[in-house]
Amino acid sequence: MEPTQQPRKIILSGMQPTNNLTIGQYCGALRNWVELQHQYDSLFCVVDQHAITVRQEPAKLRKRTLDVAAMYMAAGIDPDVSTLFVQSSVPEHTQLAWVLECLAGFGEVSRMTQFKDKSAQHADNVNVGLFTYPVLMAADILLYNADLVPVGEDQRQHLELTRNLAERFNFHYSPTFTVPEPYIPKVGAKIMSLQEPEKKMSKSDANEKATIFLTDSDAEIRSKIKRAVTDSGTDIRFDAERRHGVANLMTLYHITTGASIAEIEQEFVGLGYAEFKEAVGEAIVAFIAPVRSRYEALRADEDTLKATLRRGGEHARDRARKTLRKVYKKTGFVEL
Ligand code: ATP
Ligand code: LTN
Repeated sequence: MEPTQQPRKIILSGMQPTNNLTIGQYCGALRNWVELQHQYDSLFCVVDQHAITVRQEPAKLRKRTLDVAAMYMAAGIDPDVSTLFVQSSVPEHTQLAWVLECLAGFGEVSRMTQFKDKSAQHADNVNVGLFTYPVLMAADILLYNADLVPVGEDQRQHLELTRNLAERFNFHYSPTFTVPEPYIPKVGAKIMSLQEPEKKMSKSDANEKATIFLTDSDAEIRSKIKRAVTDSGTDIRFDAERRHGVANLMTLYHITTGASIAEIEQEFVGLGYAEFKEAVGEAIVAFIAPVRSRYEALRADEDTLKATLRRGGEHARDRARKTLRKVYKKTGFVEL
Protein backbone atom coordinates (compact mmCIF):
# COMPACT_ATOMS: atom_id res chain seq x y z
CA MET A 1 0.00 0.00 0.00
CA GLU A 2 1.18 3.52 -0.78
CA PRO A 3 2.23 5.41 2.36
CA THR A 4 -0.12 8.35 2.95
CA GLN A 5 1.61 11.55 1.96
CA GLN A 6 2.06 14.05 4.78
CA PRO A 7 1.42 17.60 3.57
CA ARG A 8 4.69 19.49 3.35
CA LYS A 9 5.51 21.89 6.14
CA ILE A 10 5.16 25.57 5.31
CA ILE A 11 7.77 28.34 5.42
CA LEU A 12 7.20 32.04 4.94
CA SER A 13 9.52 35.02 5.07
CA GLY A 14 9.88 38.54 3.74
CA MET A 15 12.12 41.56 3.39
CA GLN A 16 11.40 45.25 3.20
CA PRO A 17 12.06 47.03 -0.09
CA THR A 18 13.73 49.96 1.66
CA ASN A 19 16.95 49.59 -0.33
CA ASN A 20 18.94 47.06 -2.33
CA LEU A 21 19.60 43.83 -0.45
CA THR A 22 22.88 43.34 1.37
CA ILE A 23 25.17 40.41 1.93
CA GLY A 24 23.88 40.48 5.54
CA GLN A 25 20.37 39.67 4.41
CA TYR A 26 21.70 36.97 2.17
CA CYS A 27 23.67 35.33 5.00
CA GLY A 28 20.98 35.71 7.66
CA ALA A 29 17.90 34.84 5.64
CA LEU A 30 17.92 34.55 1.85
CA ARG A 31 20.53 31.77 1.83
CA ASN A 32 18.22 29.62 3.93
CA TRP A 33 15.17 30.42 1.83
CA VAL A 34 16.97 29.13 -1.25
CA GLU A 35 18.02 25.98 0.54
CA LEU A 36 14.69 25.23 2.22
CA GLN A 37 12.37 25.97 -0.72
CA HIS A 38 12.66 22.45 -2.13
CA GLN A 39 11.76 20.70 1.12
CA TYR A 40 8.95 23.03 2.20
CA ASP A 41 5.82 24.57 0.81
CA SER A 42 7.41 28.04 0.57
CA LEU A 43 6.08 31.57 0.39
CA PHE A 44 8.32 34.62 0.09
CA CYS A 45 7.02 38.16 -0.02
CA VAL A 46 8.33 41.65 -0.51
CA VAL A 47 6.85 43.52 2.46
CA ASP A 48 6.15 46.91 0.92
CA GLN A 49 3.51 47.73 3.55
CA HIS A 50 6.12 47.36 6.28
CA ALA A 51 8.41 49.68 4.33
CA ILE A 52 6.08 52.68 4.63
CA THR A 53 6.54 52.73 8.42
CA VAL A 54 9.53 54.83 7.41
CA ARG A 55 8.90 57.65 4.92
CA GLN A 56 9.28 56.44 1.32
CA GLU A 57 9.24 58.19 -2.02
CA PRO A 58 6.45 56.44 -3.98
CA ALA A 59 8.41 56.04 -7.23
CA LYS A 60 11.40 54.63 -5.37
CA LEU A 61 9.27 52.24 -3.34
CA ARG A 62 7.65 50.95 -6.53
CA LYS A 63 11.05 50.44 -8.16
CA ARG A 64 12.64 48.83 -5.11
CA THR A 65 9.79 46.41 -4.65
CA LEU A 66 10.57 45.02 -8.10
CA ASP A 67 14.34 45.21 -7.40
CA VAL A 68 13.97 43.07 -4.30
CA ALA A 69 11.75 40.52 -6.03
CA ALA A 70 14.31 40.22 -8.86
CA MET A 71 17.07 39.82 -6.27
CA TYR A 72 15.21 36.98 -4.54
CA MET A 73 15.18 35.17 -7.87
CA ALA A 74 18.79 36.07 -8.72
CA ALA A 75 19.85 34.54 -5.39
CA GLY A 76 18.06 31.32 -6.27
CA ILE A 77 14.38 31.57 -5.37
CA ASP A 78 12.54 29.71 -8.12
CA PRO A 79 9.05 31.15 -8.65
CA ASP A 80 7.93 27.80 -10.05
CA VAL A 81 8.85 26.14 -6.77
CA SER A 82 8.03 28.90 -4.27
CA THR A 83 5.18 31.40 -4.13
CA LEU A 84 6.75 34.80 -4.70
CA PHE A 85 4.54 37.83 -4.13
CA VAL A 86 4.18 41.42 -2.96
CA GLN A 87 2.49 41.96 0.41
CA SER A 88 0.24 44.82 -0.73
CA SER A 89 -1.28 42.62 -3.46
CA VAL A 90 -2.86 40.41 -0.78
CA PRO A 91 -5.16 42.67 1.29
CA GLU A 92 -5.84 39.84 3.77
CA HIS A 93 -2.52 40.67 5.49
CA THR A 94 -3.76 44.00 6.80
CA GLN A 95 -7.23 42.60 7.44
CA LEU A 96 -5.83 39.90 9.71
CA ALA A 97 -3.47 42.41 11.29
CA TRP A 98 -6.45 44.36 12.63
CA VAL A 99 -7.87 41.33 14.38
CA LEU A 100 -4.45 40.54 15.86
CA GLU A 101 -3.95 44.15 16.97
CA CYS A 102 -7.05 43.77 19.09
CA LEU A 103 -5.38 40.82 20.83
CA ALA A 104 -1.93 42.36 21.23
CA GLY A 105 -1.08 44.14 24.46
CA PHE A 106 0.21 47.70 24.31
CA GLY A 107 2.86 46.75 26.86
CA GLU A 108 4.15 43.71 25.01
CA VAL A 109 4.38 45.57 21.70
CA SER A 110 6.16 48.47 23.47
CA ARG A 111 8.98 46.10 24.41
CA MET A 112 9.99 45.40 20.79
CA THR A 113 13.57 46.53 20.38
CA GLN A 114 13.22 47.20 16.63
CA PHE A 115 10.51 49.76 17.46
CA LYS A 116 12.74 51.40 20.05
CA ASP A 117 15.69 51.51 17.62
CA LYS A 118 13.68 52.73 14.64
CA SER A 119 11.83 55.37 16.64
CA ALA A 120 15.17 56.73 17.84
CA GLN A 121 16.49 56.71 14.25
CA HIS A 122 13.38 58.41 12.86
CA ALA A 123 12.44 60.65 15.78
CA ASP A 124 10.58 63.03 13.44
CA ASN A 125 8.22 60.29 12.27
CA VAL A 126 7.30 57.90 15.08
CA ASN A 127 4.04 56.80 13.49
CA VAL A 128 1.53 54.25 14.75
CA GLY A 129 2.44 51.88 11.90
CA LEU A 130 6.00 51.71 13.19
CA PHE A 131 4.56 50.60 16.51
CA THR A 132 2.15 47.99 15.13
CA TYR A 133 4.72 46.78 12.57
CA PRO A 134 5.35 43.43 14.36
CA VAL A 135 1.62 42.66 14.45
CA LEU A 136 1.45 43.01 10.66
CA MET A 137 4.45 40.70 10.51
CA ALA A 138 2.56 38.20 12.68
CA ALA A 139 -0.35 38.42 10.22
CA ASP A 140 2.02 37.72 7.28
CA ILE A 141 3.11 34.53 8.99
CA LEU A 142 -0.13 33.28 10.56
CA LEU A 143 -2.22 33.84 7.45
CA TYR A 144 -0.41 30.94 5.76
CA ASN A 145 -0.02 28.79 8.87
CA ALA A 146 3.74 28.81 8.46
CA ASP A 147 5.62 26.23 10.54
CA LEU A 148 9.00 27.85 10.09
CA VAL A 149 10.18 31.42 9.51
CA PRO A 150 13.75 31.76 8.21
CA VAL A 151 15.10 35.12 9.45
CA GLY A 152 18.19 36.74 10.95
CA GLU A 153 18.83 37.04 14.68
CA ASP A 154 17.26 40.52 14.96
CA GLN A 155 13.81 39.06 14.20
CA ARG A 156 13.75 36.54 17.06
CA GLN A 157 11.72 38.85 19.30
CA HIS A 158 9.11 39.47 16.59
CA LEU A 159 8.74 35.73 16.16
CA GLU A 160 8.15 35.33 19.88
CA LEU A 161 5.35 37.90 19.69
CA THR A 162 3.89 36.08 16.68
CA ARG A 163 3.86 32.83 18.66
CA ASN A 164 2.14 34.52 21.59
CA LEU A 165 -0.53 36.03 19.35
CA ALA A 166 -1.18 32.68 17.66
CA GLU A 167 -1.53 30.94 21.02
CA ARG A 168 -3.78 33.68 22.35
CA PHE A 169 -6.14 33.49 19.38
CA ASN A 170 -6.20 29.69 19.57
CA PHE A 171 -6.98 29.88 23.29
CA HIS A 172 -9.67 32.59 23.16
CA TYR A 173 -11.49 31.19 20.14
CA SER A 174 -10.42 27.68 19.09
CA PRO A 175 -7.32 26.09 17.51
CA THR A 176 -6.80 27.99 14.26
CA PHE A 177 -3.20 29.02 13.76
CA THR A 178 0.00 27.00 13.57
CA VAL A 179 2.43 28.33 16.18
CA PRO A 180 5.55 29.05 14.06
CA GLU A 181 9.20 28.49 14.92
CA PRO A 182 12.00 30.85 13.93
CA TYR A 183 14.74 29.36 11.74
CA ILE A 184 17.90 31.28 12.46
CA PRO A 185 21.26 30.12 11.08
CA LYS A 186 24.05 29.19 13.50
CA VAL A 187 26.57 31.16 11.45
CA GLY A 188 25.80 34.44 9.68
CA ALA A 189 22.60 35.32 11.59
CA LYS A 190 24.06 38.74 12.31
CA ILE A 191 26.56 40.12 9.82
CA MET A 192 28.17 43.23 11.23
CA SER A 193 28.83 46.65 9.71
CA LEU A 194 32.21 46.92 7.97
CA GLN A 195 32.77 50.32 9.56
CA GLU A 196 31.40 49.79 13.07
CA PRO A 197 31.68 46.04 13.59
CA GLU A 198 29.76 46.13 16.89
CA LYS A 199 26.65 47.15 14.90
CA LYS A 200 24.49 45.07 12.52
CA MET A 201 25.18 45.60 8.81
CA SER A 202 22.15 47.51 7.62
CA LYS A 203 20.85 48.36 4.17
CA SER A 204 19.79 51.76 5.51
CA ASP A 205 23.20 52.72 6.96
CA ALA A 206 24.07 56.28 5.95
CA ASN A 207 27.70 55.22 5.47
CA GLU A 208 27.79 53.23 2.21
CA LYS A 209 31.22 51.84 3.08
CA ALA A 210 29.66 49.91 5.96
CA THR A 211 27.51 47.69 3.76
CA ILE A 212 28.05 45.32 0.85
CA PHE A 213 25.06 45.33 -1.45
CA LEU A 214 24.35 42.37 -3.70
CA THR A 215 24.35 44.92 -6.54
CA ASP A 216 27.84 46.31 -5.79
CA SER A 217 30.45 46.24 -8.55
CA ASP A 218 33.63 44.17 -8.15
CA ALA A 219 35.61 47.37 -7.53
CA GLU A 220 33.21 48.56 -4.84
CA ILE A 221 33.37 45.22 -3.05
CA ARG A 222 37.17 45.13 -3.11
CA SER A 223 37.42 48.68 -1.85
CA LYS A 224 34.88 48.20 0.97
CA ILE A 225 36.61 45.05 2.24
CA LYS A 226 40.03 46.70 2.04
CA ARG A 227 38.75 49.58 4.17
CA ALA A 228 36.82 47.37 6.62
CA VAL A 229 37.57 48.22 10.25
CA THR A 230 39.51 45.55 12.13
CA ASP A 231 41.33 45.61 15.47
CA SER A 232 44.98 46.23 16.25
CA GLY A 233 45.81 42.51 16.37
CA THR A 234 47.79 40.83 13.62
CA ASP A 235 46.70 37.21 13.45
CA ILE A 236 43.58 35.78 11.79
CA ARG A 237 41.76 34.13 14.67
CA PHE A 238 38.01 33.84 15.29
CA ASP A 239 36.90 35.70 18.43
CA ALA A 240 33.36 37.04 18.00
CA GLU A 241 33.36 38.58 21.49
CA ARG A 242 36.50 40.66 21.29
CA ARG A 243 37.49 40.87 17.64
CA HIS A 244 34.23 41.65 15.89
CA GLY A 245 35.75 43.00 12.67
CA VAL A 246 37.98 40.02 11.91
CA ALA A 247 35.32 37.52 13.03
CA ASN A 248 32.83 39.19 10.69
CA LEU A 249 35.19 38.97 7.71
CA MET A 250 35.92 35.32 8.57
CA THR A 251 32.16 34.63 8.61
CA LEU A 252 31.76 36.23 5.18
CA TYR A 253 34.70 34.18 3.87
CA HIS A 254 33.18 31.04 5.34
CA ILE A 255 29.80 31.66 3.73
CA THR A 256 31.13 32.66 0.33
CA THR A 257 33.74 29.86 0.01
CA GLY A 258 32.35 27.06 2.18
CA ALA A 259 35.68 26.78 4.09
CA SER A 260 35.22 26.10 7.81
CA ILE A 261 36.46 28.59 10.41
CA ALA A 262 39.24 26.15 11.43
CA GLU A 263 40.32 25.82 7.78
CA ILE A 264 40.36 29.61 7.42
CA GLU A 265 42.53 30.03 10.52
CA GLN A 266 44.87 27.40 9.09
CA GLU A 267 44.97 29.02 5.65
CA PHE A 268 46.11 32.36 7.06
CA VAL A 269 48.65 31.24 9.65
CA GLY A 270 51.63 33.58 9.40
CA LEU A 271 49.81 35.98 7.06
CA GLY A 272 48.53 39.46 7.90
CA TYR A 273 45.32 41.44 7.53
CA ALA A 274 46.26 42.70 4.06
CA GLU A 275 46.48 39.20 2.54
CA PHE A 276 43.41 38.08 4.44
CA LYS A 277 41.30 41.04 3.31
CA GLU A 278 42.40 40.54 -0.25
CA ALA A 279 41.24 36.91 -0.14
CA VAL A 280 37.91 37.88 1.48
CA GLY A 281 37.35 40.58 -1.15
CA GLU A 282 38.03 38.11 -3.99
CA ALA A 283 35.74 35.48 -2.43
CA ILE A 284 32.88 37.96 -2.16
CA VAL A 285 33.46 39.22 -5.71
CA ALA A 286 33.35 35.64 -7.02
CA PHE A 287 30.16 35.02 -5.10
CA ILE A 288 28.31 38.25 -5.94
CA ALA A 289 29.28 38.65 -9.62
CA PRO A 290 26.99 35.87 -10.94
CA VAL A 291 24.14 36.95 -8.61
CA ARG A 292 24.48 40.51 -9.90
CA SER A 293 24.43 39.49 -13.55
CA ARG A 294 21.38 37.26 -13.06
CA TYR A 295 19.75 40.15 -11.22
CA GLU A 296 20.43 42.57 -14.06
CA ALA A 297 18.91 40.19 -16.61
CA LEU A 298 15.80 39.52 -14.49
CA ARG A 299 15.33 43.19 -13.66
CA ALA A 300 15.62 44.22 -17.32
CA ASP A 301 12.45 42.27 -18.18
CA GLU A 302 9.93 44.10 -16.03
CA ASP A 303 6.86 42.67 -17.75
CA THR A 304 7.86 39.10 -16.96
CA LEU A 305 8.81 40.07 -13.42
CA LYS A 306 5.42 41.68 -12.83
CA ALA A 307 3.63 38.69 -14.33
CA THR A 308 5.53 36.37 -11.98
CA LEU A 309 4.52 38.48 -8.98
CA ARG A 310 0.92 38.66 -10.15
CA ARG A 311 0.78 34.88 -10.42
CA GLY A 312 2.36 34.51 -6.96
CA GLY A 313 -0.06 37.06 -5.52
CA GLU A 314 -3.08 35.22 -6.89
CA HIS A 315 -1.89 31.95 -5.42
CA ALA A 316 -1.11 33.55 -2.04
CA ARG A 317 -4.47 35.27 -2.02
CA ASP A 318 -6.40 32.04 -2.55
CA ARG A 319 -4.74 30.65 0.54
CA ALA A 320 -4.99 33.83 2.60
CA ARG A 321 -8.70 34.17 1.89
CA LYS A 322 -9.42 30.77 3.43
CA THR A 323 -7.64 31.59 6.70
CA LEU A 324 -9.21 35.03 6.95
CA ARG A 325 -12.69 33.62 6.38
CA LYS A 326 -12.16 31.22 9.31
CA VAL A 327 -10.79 33.98 11.51
CA TYR A 328 -13.70 36.33 10.75
CA LYS A 329 -16.19 33.59 11.52
CA LYS A 330 -14.57 32.70 14.82
CA THR A 331 -14.24 36.35 15.77
CA GLY A 332 -17.97 36.83 15.38
CA PHE A 333 -18.19 38.88 12.19
CA VAL A 334 -21.52 38.10 10.58
CA GLU A 335 -21.39 36.29 7.24
CA LEU A 336 -23.81 37.94 4.85
P1 ATP B 1 17.57 47.52 7.82
O1 ATP B 1 18.96 47.05 7.92
O2 ATP B 1 17.30 48.42 6.67
O3 ATP B 1 16.95 47.94 9.11
P2 ATP B 1 16.00 45.23 8.08
O4 ATP B 1 16.74 44.42 9.06
O5 ATP B 1 14.75 45.88 8.49
O6 ATP B 1 16.89 46.24 7.34
P3 ATP B 1 14.70 43.50 6.22
O7 ATP B 1 14.74 43.70 4.78
O8 ATP B 1 13.38 43.62 6.79
O9 ATP B 1 15.81 44.39 6.81
O10 ATP B 1 15.36 42.14 6.67
C1 ATP B 1 15.31 41.01 5.94
C2 ATP B 1 15.92 39.82 6.62
O11 ATP B 1 17.33 39.91 6.64
C3 ATP B 1 15.50 39.60 8.07
O12 ATP B 1 15.26 38.22 8.25
C4 ATP B 1 16.69 40.04 8.86
O13 ATP B 1 16.81 39.35 10.08
C5 ATP B 1 17.84 39.68 7.93
N1 ATP B 1 19.00 40.57 8.12
C6 ATP B 1 19.03 41.90 7.93
N2 ATP B 1 20.25 42.39 8.20
C7 ATP B 1 21.03 41.32 8.56
C8 ATP B 1 22.40 41.17 8.95
N3 ATP B 1 23.20 42.21 9.05
N4 ATP B 1 22.85 39.93 9.24
C9 ATP B 1 22.04 38.86 9.16
N5 ATP B 1 20.74 38.93 8.80
C10 ATP B 1 20.22 40.14 8.50
N1 LTN C 1 10.21 42.34 10.12
C1 LTN C 1 11.09 41.77 9.17
C2 LTN C 1 10.50 41.72 7.80
C3 LTN C 1 9.25 40.90 7.75
C4 LTN C 1 9.15 39.47 7.85
C5 LTN C 1 7.76 39.19 7.74
C6 LTN C 1 10.07 38.47 8.05
C7 LTN C 1 7.99 41.36 7.57
N2 LTN C 1 7.10 40.34 7.56
C8 LTN C 1 7.30 37.88 7.82
C9 LTN C 1 9.59 37.16 8.12
C10 LTN C 1 8.22 36.88 8.03
C11 LTN C 1 12.36 42.63 9.23
O1 LTN C 1 12.32 43.74 9.57
N3 LTN C 1 13.46 42.11 8.88
